Amino acid sequence: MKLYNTPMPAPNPRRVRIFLAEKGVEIALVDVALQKGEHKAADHMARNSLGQTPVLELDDGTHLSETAAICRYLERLYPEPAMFGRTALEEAQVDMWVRRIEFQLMGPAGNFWRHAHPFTARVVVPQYKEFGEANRGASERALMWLDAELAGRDFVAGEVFTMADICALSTVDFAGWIGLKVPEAAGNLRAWHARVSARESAGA
Ligand SMILES: N[C@@H](CCC(=O)N[C@@H](CS)C(=O)NCC(=O)O)C(=O)O
Repeated sequence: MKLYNTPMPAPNPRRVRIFLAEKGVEIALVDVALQKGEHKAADHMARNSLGQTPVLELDDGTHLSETAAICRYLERLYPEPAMFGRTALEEAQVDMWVRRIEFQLMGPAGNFWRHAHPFTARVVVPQYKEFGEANRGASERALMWLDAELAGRDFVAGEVFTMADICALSTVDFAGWIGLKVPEAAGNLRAWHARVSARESAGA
């Protein structure tokens, strides 16, 4: 098995790396350089027709894309420690939070990145700057919403660290890197961020 990966600050491959680090599993990483356009080259497009990373390649040559799906697959291979919950309710709660993080947090960050950030101006043509900038407010509202949700619990989906925290950590870090910082007033979110960033896996 190998993972077609892109290093920091790319948020999606980092999720798989953190996930593997939490499991204590090492797999071969093959870097795909987005800034060189390697993700849109024919060999990578054959692995993922959307030309994105991460992609997990199985030993029989099967390719899996979509971070949540890759991690679901890895969870079945390496069940401990559980990252997607243990009971039916916990599993549903983790799925609920993964989707909420992807849509509510990653949505505005992705729109801002594609339409307002100078790094993507060369590849996103045309950029709708006004629309992109409008996502600053949406991002801040989403971060404050998550802050309120985190009052009274240590982790995004409950009392244990899960895939939902991995998604939220990579998203909050990526958003900060592109200029969408966690508001000063978001005390619960800041405390959660310090808590999850202190885990060894956060460096993956
Ligand atoms: N929904 C996909 C998103 C993957 C994605 O957007 N990956 C980024 C790197 S973090 C990428 O390849 N971007 C280049 C592109 O979309 O063309 C997932 O969950 O894996």
